[in-house]
Amino acid sequence: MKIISGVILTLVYLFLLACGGSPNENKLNFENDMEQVSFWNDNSNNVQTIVNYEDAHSGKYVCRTDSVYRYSYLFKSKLGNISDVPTLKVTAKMWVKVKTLDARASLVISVDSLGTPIKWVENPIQPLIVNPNEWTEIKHELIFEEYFTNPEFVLGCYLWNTGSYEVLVDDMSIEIMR
Ligand SMILES: [Ca+2]
Repeated sequence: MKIISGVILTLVYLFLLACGGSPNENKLNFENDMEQVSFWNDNSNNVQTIVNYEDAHSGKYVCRTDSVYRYSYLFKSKLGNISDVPTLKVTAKMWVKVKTLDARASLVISVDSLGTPIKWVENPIQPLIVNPNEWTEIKHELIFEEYFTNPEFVLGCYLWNTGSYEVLVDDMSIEIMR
């Protein structure tokens, strides 16, 4: 009987997989390893921040921010273009590397309406970096309240360099729970 139950459970699981009914169906993932962005955004002002770097966290390319180019490559989209289902939570992750502990930057998640912030949260990288010249993962999340789930509102995620020193960024990912 146990064997039959096991076989049935396996068949149900395989059926669910075939239907795409995995437990993660309410989760969307957007990733950027900085390897191919220049092919996608030739006209972006941010293309010049994508640089070839020998010790990249992935591949050969990273995004370089400093006191001139303060913003990393950014994720930006109207909420309505991401999904018809209201967003519940956004989790942003990225790997950063600095040459000095005096570097200052924040991982930012924002929700804007016509360019004006409705909600804005940041996680400063400085307390998290133990060793300069090593890659450190930075995370932050934003729980969505009902008043900023308007499909016309724009979700943004990026690194904001607030200091005078170089901060490298690689392997950004945005996870959206619906
Ligand atoms: Ca990379």
